[in-house]
Amino acid sequence: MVRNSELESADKVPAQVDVVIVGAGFAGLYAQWRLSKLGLAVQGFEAGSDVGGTWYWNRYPGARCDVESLEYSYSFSPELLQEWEWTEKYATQPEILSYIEHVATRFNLRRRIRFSTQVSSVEYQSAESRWVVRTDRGDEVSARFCIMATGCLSLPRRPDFPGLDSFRGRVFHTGDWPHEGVDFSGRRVGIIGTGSSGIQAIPPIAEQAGQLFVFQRTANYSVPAHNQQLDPSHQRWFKNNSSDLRDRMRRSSVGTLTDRNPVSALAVEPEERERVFEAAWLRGGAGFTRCFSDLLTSAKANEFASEFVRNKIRSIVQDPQVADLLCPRDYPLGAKRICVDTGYYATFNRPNVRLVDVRRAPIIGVVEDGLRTSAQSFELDDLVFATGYDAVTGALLDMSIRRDDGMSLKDKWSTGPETYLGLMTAGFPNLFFITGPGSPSVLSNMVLSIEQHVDWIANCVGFLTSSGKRYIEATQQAEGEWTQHVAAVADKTLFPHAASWFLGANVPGKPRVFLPYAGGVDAYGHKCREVEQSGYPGFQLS
Ligand code: NA7
Repeated sequence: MVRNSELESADKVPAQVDVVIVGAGFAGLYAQWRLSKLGLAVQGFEAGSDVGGTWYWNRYPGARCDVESLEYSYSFSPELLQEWEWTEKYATQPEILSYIEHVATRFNLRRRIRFSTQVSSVEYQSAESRWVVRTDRGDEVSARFCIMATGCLSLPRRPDFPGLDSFRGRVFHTGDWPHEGVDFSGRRVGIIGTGSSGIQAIPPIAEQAGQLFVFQRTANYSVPAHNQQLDPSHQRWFKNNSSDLRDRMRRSSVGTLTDRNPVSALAVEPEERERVFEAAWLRGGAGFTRCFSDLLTSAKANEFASEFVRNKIRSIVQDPQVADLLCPRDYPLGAKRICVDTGYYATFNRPNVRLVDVRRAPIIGVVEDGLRTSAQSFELDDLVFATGYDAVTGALLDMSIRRDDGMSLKDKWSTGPETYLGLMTAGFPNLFFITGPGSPSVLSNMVLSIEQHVDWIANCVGFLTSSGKRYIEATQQAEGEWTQHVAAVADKTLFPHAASWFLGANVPGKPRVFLPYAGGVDAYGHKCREVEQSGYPGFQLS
């Protein structure tokens, strides 16, 4: 089959363009649309063979978004909104990918994207104030502006277990899943990792596999999705009122319609607290962390919510020892990203599923026919890594981004990323990050935050172009103050109390810095608008 990308994509890369956009997921595609509308020459690069980004790579069984479909979609085109029909409350990966493919086709966005092409270096030539972008296929293009739409969860991480190469079975990573799918029927499967990906993949794999071993190092809090077919009248209501609803989302804390209940969990009687938790559990979804105002700021309030979920786990899982092992205890609920599942805890009642505690007895290596912990050997046919990502900064630092005087982004961020508003970093003019570190990004509805960032960047580029300015660059002072503000806001929450990927704690040697901005989509959007409307204070324009 000839894919759309082969029919339409850019085969020849021009020597010079106005803008290079790296990535063709939600962010890269909207940036293509928005920047092209300004009449600028745009060139895109994408490592995958077609559009989709995260949703192109994450094809593991059970992969779904944990933000409701109607909210996790573009708002830039009223026609697109009206014509696309979501089928479920939480869309599956195939449905989200179809949506993104539809957007690419409908707005003819593939023609300026070179697919199956990895950007290897991005170098600033100070004399010309231009970026030279090089790829693994030998392309070289010079651009005035460079937009990094490289995603927050796009560089998969696989622990380097000794002996992995000797394993004779099949090895998979949830973040780089085979396009043709995987048949686990009757096989002995081991899955490492119980974050969102593991928790989504475990139930469907358990249904197929002969035997499934779940290697858990840290138990996670998970809330049921209660996924269902979308009621057509609800979808119609959303479409008819989308303008008001989008405004409400933009004025919320995380960019969704389920905003934070303003009432403290400590201000109500125990019965009322349980009633609210129960209602949030029955409603399902990540909004559970917002069912009281202070679940992510007060350890005491949080402990009530944590214990509520632990009690749910005990009520679902029949074997008390297994239930106990599945109960998270060493960090507050929501301090690692809360998971949203379909039948996760009940899966441990199946006779073919075994939970293995690799906190107590760690994995020490892989052998020809399986995996060894310090306590036992497990014979396996397949090994699935659901071990996460080098998040937020991983994909950016995986490329060589540098200036011609030798300064690299990697060196600059060696003790942690520094940005102004998560959009730009001092010393790297005309280089923009979409949902970069220091912006709400992974703490928010990504599609909404992506649109907000792309709009800001497009307005900025439009302003520079029309006012004859050559470049924009964050000042050291604004960047220093913003970086301190991002840390100070995080320190007022419980987020730093978990060794999470939000903090870079999952990657050995990565600086422990809280990566996203926890101040909320509303306050953040207000700040960005203010900067734009008052002539870009905190940025130097030349
Ligand atoms: P996560 O949330 O980073 O989860 C990774 C899991 O893998 C987590 O349970 C880790 O345990 C486990 N892990 C990682 N390395 C090891 C080793 N060496 N041994 C045992 N277990 C290990 O990644 P996901 O892909 O699930 O989710 C990422 C985001 O994607 C998610 O939050 C959504 O936003 C979508 P640990 O907790 O480190 O003890």
